[in-house]
Amino acid sequence: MKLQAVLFDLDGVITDTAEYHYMAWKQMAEQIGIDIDRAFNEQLKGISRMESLERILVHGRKEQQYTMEQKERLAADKNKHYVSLLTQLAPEHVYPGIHELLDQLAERQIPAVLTSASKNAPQILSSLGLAERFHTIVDPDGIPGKPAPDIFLKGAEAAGADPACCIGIEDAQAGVEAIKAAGMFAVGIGEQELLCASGADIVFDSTAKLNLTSVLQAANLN
Ligand code: B16
Ligand code: MG
Repeated sequence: MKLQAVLFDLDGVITDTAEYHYMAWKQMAEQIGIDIDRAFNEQLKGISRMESLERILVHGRKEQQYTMEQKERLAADKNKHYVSLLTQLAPEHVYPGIHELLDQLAERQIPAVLTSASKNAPQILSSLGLAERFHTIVDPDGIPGKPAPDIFLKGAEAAGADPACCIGIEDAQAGVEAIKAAGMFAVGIGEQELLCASGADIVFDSTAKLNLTSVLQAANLN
C-alpha cells in the first residue's frame, strides 16, 4: 500500500513549546497557591489547555474550589502569558530532521497534516516559517482530545487519506494512543519504553534520527 499522508504533532515533534507552557502554567499555579515542577509538567504534554488546568488543580487539591467561569479565566490568563512567550519562537527553533522530512514528503507529493492539540498551532507554525509546508492544520476545538483518535481521523479525512495508509508522529503517550486508536502507524519521538507501552510501532530518541525509508519499511508502506 502507498503512503497517503503523514500527520505531525507539534509540541515535542516539530519544536519545543513545552518549556513555554511550563513557564506560563507555573506562574498561574503559583498565583493560586499550587507548586508545579518540571517532572509534573511531563504529564501535561499533548493534553488540552483545560485538561491541563484540571490536572494542576487536582495536583494542588483545589479541584472543587473553582467554578467553570473561574477556570476559563485562569486558562485564558495562562494562554495570554504563553502567547507572549511565543514571540521568542523563530525558524531556528524547528527540530533537526523536520525540514528534511517535509522535503521528502513534498517530493513524493504526500500531504503533511498538523494534528496538534494546540489552539495556537497556526501562530506557532508561522513563527517557525512552516505554515506553507502543511496541507491542513486540524482545528482541535470542539473535538475530543488525545488519546481519542478524532484529531488524527479528521486530519486523514482532510487529506483524503485512508487511515490505514497514514503515519502519525507523536512525542506524548496520549498522542501515540490516539494514533493507534485511529488505526495508523505510530512513530514515537522520545523514550522507547514509555512510547512502546502506549503502542508506538517505531521510536526514535530524537527527530534528528527520523528516517522516512526505515519508517516506510517498518510500516509496510511505499
Ligand atoms: P494550547 P501538541 C499540546 O501540543 C501541548 O503539548 C500541551 O502541553 C498543550 O496543553 C496543548 O498543546 C494545548 O495547547 O494551550 O496552545 O491550545 O503536543 O498536541 O502539539
Ligand atoms: Mg506533543
